[in-house]
Amino acid sequence: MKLYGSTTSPFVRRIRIVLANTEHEFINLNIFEGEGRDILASKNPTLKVPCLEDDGQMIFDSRVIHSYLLTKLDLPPLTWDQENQLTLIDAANDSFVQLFMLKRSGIEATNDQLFVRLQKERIASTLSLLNEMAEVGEFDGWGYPSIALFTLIDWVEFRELHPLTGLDALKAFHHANSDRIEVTATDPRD
Ligand SMILES: N[C@@H](CCC(=O)N[C@@H](CS)C(=O)NCC(=O)O)C(=O)O
Repeated sequence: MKLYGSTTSPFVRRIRIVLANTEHEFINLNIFEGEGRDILASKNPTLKVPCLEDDGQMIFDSRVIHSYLLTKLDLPPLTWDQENQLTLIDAANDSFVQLFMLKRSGIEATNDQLFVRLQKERIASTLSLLNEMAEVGEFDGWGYPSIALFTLIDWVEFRELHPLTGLDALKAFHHANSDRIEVTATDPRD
């Protein structure tokens, strides 16, 4: 099994954590230029990471990769509540990625721009609900939604994208999981 990705992507890191105890090869690419982009283009026309190659089968998108791995490893499917948690996490993560790409492109984001306002409103509403869910213990276990939430929050902190003011349960959740071996082994700061 080959996992194509980058060490900084929170979407890739989720899958690396899921695969921590499964033999696989991690192919770390610079997805934006040079040979890394050429390899990505040859594997995945969406030009996004992660993607997985297994016995000649390509799988695109972290969510589909996770579902493929559940089947392959004979693990039970997610519940509908967990699927919804994942949708909330993905929505926040996608909006953060969009705002980060604006910043990297040197485009100044202002709150009166519709595109920027929509991303920021989505980030506020999803993080607020995720914080409430963390408060009542919904992310106390270390299943896939918790892994995805951790890689999102850790990436937000790493890239200094949001102060997480008032989101104390998310901060506590982040702190509680930051010493896990598979978490430190995939730290984007290293
Ligand atoms: N829905 C996708 C999102 C993946 C994604 O947005 N990956 C980012 C890196 S964090 C990417 O490849 N961006 C490249 C681009 O947008 O051109 C998934 O869950 O795999």
